[in-house]
Amino acid sequence: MKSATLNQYSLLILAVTGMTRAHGTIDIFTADGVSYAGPESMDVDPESLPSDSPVRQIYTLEPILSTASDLASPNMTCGPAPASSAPATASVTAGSTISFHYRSGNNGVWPHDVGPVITYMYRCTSADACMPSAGEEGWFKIDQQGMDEKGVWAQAAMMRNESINVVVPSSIPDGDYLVRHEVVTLQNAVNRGQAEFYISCTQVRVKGGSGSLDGAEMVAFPGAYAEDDAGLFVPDLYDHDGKVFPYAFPGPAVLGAFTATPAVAVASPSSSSRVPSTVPTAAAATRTAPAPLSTPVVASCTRRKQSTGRASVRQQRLVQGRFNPASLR
Ligand SMILES: *[C@@H]1O[C@H](CO)[C@@H](O)[C@H](O)[C@H]1NC(C)=O
Ligand SMILES: *[C@@H]1O[C@H](CO)[C@@H](O)[C@H](O)[C@H]1NC(C)=O
Ligand SMILES: [Cu+2]
Repeated sequence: MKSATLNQYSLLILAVTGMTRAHGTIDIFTADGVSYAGPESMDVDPESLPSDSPVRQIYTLEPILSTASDLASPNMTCGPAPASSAPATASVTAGSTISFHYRSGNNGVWPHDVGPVITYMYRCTSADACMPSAGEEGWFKIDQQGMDEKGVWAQAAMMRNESINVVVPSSIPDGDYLVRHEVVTLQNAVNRGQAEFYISCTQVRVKGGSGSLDGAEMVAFPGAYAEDDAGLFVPDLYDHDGKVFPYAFPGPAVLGAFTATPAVAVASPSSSSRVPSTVPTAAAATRTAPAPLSTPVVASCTRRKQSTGRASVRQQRLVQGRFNPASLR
């Protein structure tokens, strides 16, 4: 894996990454006062593996789409071709706040400001040996952040370089979990199959919890979402003049939603049989604001050309044959 061979592959990776760098992934995960660096994705830097990171490396920054086939892919579990384990497991006190900070692939700020941010957990025997199988209904939702009362999406805060803060329920039992953080960008979701998912899993060990998961609405990834979910196919997305509108989050209800922090209740606009979701105000969750932004980097990275897309898939297969994320550990 050294010298000439590595260089060839590095060049190939560089060629592939040109178009992916405008997306992004977690660069800082914070829990119990400790900040952990997240790994770069394999296609940005396969060598970047912080030894103390609880965040599992994903293969590419390219989004998973809300097409029927992508939604059925195992990539929906923990992101695109993720590593099967991370080097560390973060300690988290139940009831405390964890936070997720994102960067783009070129070390700029998160480039999208339309869409919700959703967090799930999955209980494991051992977080670093845990990979839920497709179809296994063990994921429960702990948080969803949509629009604030002005119609500003949670992702707008990410684009202001702020972190997304999530309270870990105090009602869950102690033990190991995966935290599945999911950023859903909707800028193209007026078209069916064009919502974009940025997903990754972080290993945590919860202490100080009380209670049980009885009564939690458990779902499977892949499996929980469908192409026509009202929160993923939103034909009227741009018909609201930038004002707040009833948005139906995809997936199940939030664990303990009825005792959670104040939320703006809205009716689901869809005919879906799902329980109508509530829209927690983005402001309800306190956000930590790192350094203010001088010039926001607003990269458009939404429209993928078919031709380059196909070429890159071929190249990625090649690269992946060489650097299989799972075999790195
Ligand atoms: C999962 O993601 C990887 C990396 O982007 C991709 O090569 C693979 O085709 C995806 N799998 C499916 C079933 O879509
Ligand atoms: C965004 O926040 C990160 C983490 O605090 C910081 O390292 C980076 O310099 C910030 N970027 C900008 C453009 O402010
Ligand atoms: Cu993007």
